[in-house]
Amino acid sequence: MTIKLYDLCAADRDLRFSPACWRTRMALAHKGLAVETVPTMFTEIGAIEGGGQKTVPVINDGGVVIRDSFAIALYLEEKYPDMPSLFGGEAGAAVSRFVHYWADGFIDGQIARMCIFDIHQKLDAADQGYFRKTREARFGVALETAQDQSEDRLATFRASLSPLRSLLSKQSYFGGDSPLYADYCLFGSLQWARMVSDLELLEKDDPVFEWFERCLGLFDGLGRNAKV
Ligand SMILES: N[C@@H](CCC(=O)N[C@@H](CS)C(=O)NCC(=O)O)C(=O)O
Repeated sequence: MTIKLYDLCAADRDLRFSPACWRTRMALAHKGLAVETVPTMFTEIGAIEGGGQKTVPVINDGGVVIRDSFAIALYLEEKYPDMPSLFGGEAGAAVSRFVHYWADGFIDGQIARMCIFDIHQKLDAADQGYFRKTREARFGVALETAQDQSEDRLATFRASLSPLRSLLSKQSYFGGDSPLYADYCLFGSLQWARMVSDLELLEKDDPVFEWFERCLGLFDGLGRNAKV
């Protein structure tokens, strides 16, 4: 059965840029599950599946509705145990929760600071109004001022990935030789920036850049072939 994924979209409804939704897209592909994505603008999220949520991703799997990307990953792992594992066991799920929080909070926060106005520019008029109001309340300044793509900011971001660089000198992915959900957590963040901005977050000789390139190629290039 095809799983329905409510996926954040831009003014161009084929442009899907949400970091959290990308985590779920990759998780569904990892499990080899058929998916129908439903393009959903910010201002449409409240009406999904009868309401009750403020964020995407949301999935509907044969009538079972799950909200929140990490809850979705746990659900998929439990519901489809015979498909490739997202976590490599219970301890892997527990460690992945840390990577989820790190990507969702710390990494996404840094990327938002660098790309917030670029995101705005991709949205349709109704979403732009909503986005400007909510994000300017958060940053306390106009989006144009909040966005900081300075060399200093980029250098700070790149330096913050240093522990991952050390890890990638020993192995190809978070879990070893093959990708796991932890990889998709960070992948979603970097894919978000890639979808909305021309900013080069990573230098091409950075092992993290090489890891991201590997992730872009997974599942027949699901990430790389997405419309930008
Ligand atoms: N912890 C949630 C975060 C989801 C989230 O923040 N989604 C964003 C898009 S990436 C959203 O729907 N935002 C709606 C809004 O800001 O109104 C998850 O992992 O699913």
